[in-house]
Amino acid sequence: MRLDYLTIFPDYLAPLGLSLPGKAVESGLLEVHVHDLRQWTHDRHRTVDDTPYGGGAGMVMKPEPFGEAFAELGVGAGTTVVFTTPSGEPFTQALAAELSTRERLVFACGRYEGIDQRVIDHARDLAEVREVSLGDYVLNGGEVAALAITEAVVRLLPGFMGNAASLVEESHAGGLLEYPVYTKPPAWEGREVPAVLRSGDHGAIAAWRREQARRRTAERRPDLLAPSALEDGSPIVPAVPGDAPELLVLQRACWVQEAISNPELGVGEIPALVETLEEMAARIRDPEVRLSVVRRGGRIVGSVTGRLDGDVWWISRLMTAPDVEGEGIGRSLLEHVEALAPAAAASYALYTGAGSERNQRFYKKAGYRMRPDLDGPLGTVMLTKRRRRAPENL
Ligand code: JD8
Repeated sequence: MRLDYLTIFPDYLAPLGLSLPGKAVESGLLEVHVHDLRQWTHDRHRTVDDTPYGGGAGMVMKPEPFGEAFAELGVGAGTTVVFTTPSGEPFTQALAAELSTRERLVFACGRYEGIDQRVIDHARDLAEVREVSLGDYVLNGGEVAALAITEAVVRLLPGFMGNAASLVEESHAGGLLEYPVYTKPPAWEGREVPAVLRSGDHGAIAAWRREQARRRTAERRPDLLAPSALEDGSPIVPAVPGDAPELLVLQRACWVQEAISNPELGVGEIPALVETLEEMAARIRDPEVRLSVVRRGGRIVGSVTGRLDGDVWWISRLMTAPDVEGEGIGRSLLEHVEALAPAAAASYALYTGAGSERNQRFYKKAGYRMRPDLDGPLGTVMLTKRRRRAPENL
């Protein structure tokens, strides 16, 4: 694999010469070239940035140096240009695995307020382009992300990791977090290494590790356990504020049936029918709320919301587009949101229209029981379900 880096801070990428990539270069598996973007400037000040059209703070990186760099480096078919940017697709182990299959990666590392958009559009005409974000936090430039992506990709190159087996076992590879690890001494600071690990019983050790990984994932990353797709592979993903308009339209369409099934309720008495766009967007942005959507054929066909209150995981706004009902989307979304419940949740609760018999049958089929002893909002009935816990000890 060949790796090229375009940056105005080439020294920032010096770590590429160390550890992983360093060894890969020595073994001929990898070719690494770091380029100072200023070599493709032609003015006395070697200018790479200018003021933003439309005004605003900061500076924007000029397109010409990138254009000349792409031309000189022969960016074209067979190359993947990676722009590291906070507005990119999230970097994941799956994306690392995908990028590790490429022959050549060219990292375009931005600074200032970012790179002129025409550079990305131009690169798309030349080669495959991936805009990738390292995570939902703001860095000052793209170099750190390029380094992290490089490490995650290079270590997946065939023949690189001495012990390929460990690649299979590790975090995120199997969708679970790591199990706890221990080494000598058997006792330290009054703490013992778990006896099962010193038992020599490999079956019991494997089972203990699986359970530890599952428990740790449930506690720290329940989202990794949640079914993340419909049976047809349509991804179930967290909603983003930009989804609010389309989601509001879907919600209003879905709750028309609720109004029909509950004629005693006026439209104004059905919260889902009077929620405003701003209120919807606020719910999507609310860190306490887990609002997921599922897309099929480029449109949102379903959604569900979960929120913790004490030890109750409140499930609400479960919806499936009227034209795709009966295909199991609702069941998949319910399983998804249940799995998103944090460890503190001991039970699930929800309410639906008192006249919504079909919904009530659906929830009862999913293990919920009617709770006439609990009062819900006007014109609704409450249903709850205790949360099944995996056995504590094996
Ligand atoms: C590239 C310029 C700084 C970003 C104004 C601060 C990735 N996960 C990530 N967080 N931040 C970046 C990143 C930040 C960058 C550049 C990547 C180029 N900046 C800008 C926009 C707001 N400044 C990143 N990958």
